[in-house]
Amino acid sequence: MTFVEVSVALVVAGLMSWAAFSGYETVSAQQEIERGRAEAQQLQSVVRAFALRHGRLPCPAANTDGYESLTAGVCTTGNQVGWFPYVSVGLEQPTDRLRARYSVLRAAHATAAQDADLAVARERTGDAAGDATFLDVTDLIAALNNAATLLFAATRTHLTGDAGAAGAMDCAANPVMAAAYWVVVPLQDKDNDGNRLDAPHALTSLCAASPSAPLRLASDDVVEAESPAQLAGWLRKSLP
Ligand SMILES: [Ca+2]
Ligand SMILES: [Ca+2]
Ligand SMILES: [Ca+2]
Repeated sequence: MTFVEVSVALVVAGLMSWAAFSGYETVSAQQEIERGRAEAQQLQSVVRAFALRHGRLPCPAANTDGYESLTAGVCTTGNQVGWFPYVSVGLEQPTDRLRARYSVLRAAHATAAQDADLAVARERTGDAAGDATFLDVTDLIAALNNAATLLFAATRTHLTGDAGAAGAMDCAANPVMAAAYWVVVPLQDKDNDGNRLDAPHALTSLCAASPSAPLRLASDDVVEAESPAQLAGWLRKSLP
């Protein structure tokens, strides 16, 4: 072969291996996001089952130990966001890339019938100890109904837009709606800020992107969330 022929052959071989490599990258990134989605959906199922059984939502874990952050057995006042409490809900701790951030809406009220602290089991429907519906899921549904009627406040668990119908994906400029809870599975650090969470997500933020947000280059975070009304509806349908 002449020099030119060898050069062309080398260039073609290089292009082919580049194409194969970038194709592989795309497939594995897609698999990673599917894995993140499956994880987030599992956490949603676990939160719902926990709610039915305990009449409250799980309390966030302050540390990566997987335990709810409690004070005297009750979710610590002001603890609205942390890690998902895997151990407390009976799950195994996942690897770092699947370890979810978790936030729960807490709006305590001195009057039980108006209380909307979703992380605390409280008798809100006036039952006495021994009654069938004393401190059960119907008291959580009451709290969710209260939460649904609250004025929106960005100081509680909430979602921003989806860069589409729900408006800009910007936690500071466009906080959109309250969430009863959200989970964010971080996967990889796609925006290269040294943290697996990617914008608009931040470690101590009460804000998550809308679950309907499209895939984007600088984020692979996967979100699951439910509004108070959505979760109340699901719980009512699931009552025996
Ligand atoms: Ca009750
Ligand atoms: Ca990420
Ligand atoms: Ca990041």
